[in-house]
Amino acid sequence: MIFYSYFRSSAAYRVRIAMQLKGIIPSETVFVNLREGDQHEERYRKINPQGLVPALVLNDGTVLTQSVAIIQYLDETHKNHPLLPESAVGKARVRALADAMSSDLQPITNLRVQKYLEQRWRMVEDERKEWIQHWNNVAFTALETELSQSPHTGDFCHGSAMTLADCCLVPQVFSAERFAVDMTPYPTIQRIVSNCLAHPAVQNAHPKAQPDFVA
Ligand SMILES: N[C@@H](CCC(=O)N[C@@H](CS)C(=O)NCC(=O)O)C(=O)O
Repeated sequence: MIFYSYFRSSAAYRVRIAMQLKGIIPSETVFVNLREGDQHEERYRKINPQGLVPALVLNDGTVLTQSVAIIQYLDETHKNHPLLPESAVGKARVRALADAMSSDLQPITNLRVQKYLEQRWRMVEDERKEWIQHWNNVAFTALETELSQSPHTGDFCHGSAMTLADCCLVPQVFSAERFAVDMTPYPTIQRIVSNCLAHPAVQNAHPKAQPDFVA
């Protein structure tokens, strides 16, 4: 398997956590430098016409894109450390938590959105930062309410083992901290993330542990 990654990509970080939890080691990792614009190069567009990371190329050449789809593929093909609970209602809860981050929050704070706000609407850095902080706060306020009130929340988003929801939460908080989002109103999120960060799988998947990391 060839994994296309970028150290700071929250979507690639999700997949790295899932792979680490399952002990999956890609035969090759290709680093797509988003700051340098590698995602727009012809050679990467041939892999993912969306120009987004991550992508995973299987041994038979099949290309998988979209981090949550990739994680669910890995979960279906590697049964150790299941990333979704057994019950249908548990699955729905974990997928909903993951969607709140991967479908609702991350897409509107993505690099290409920031670039558009800057180039088309002349938003300066502070204004773009405020945009990111605003949407993170909207999402985290709702997540904190759900996580703090649900009896299904445990050491992690759902129970006592990391799931797809934690694979999405950890990178989202990493990204929020980069943009100086104040996390103090979200103690449950902070507690869960700190439990995740204590896990070697998350430590190995962390942006700072990647060969392409740049401070
Ligand atoms: N929904 C996609 C989102 C992928 C995505 O937005 N990737 C970002 C990095 S986190 C990216 O490649 N951005 C490049 C750009 O905006 O130009 C997924 O989950 O894989």
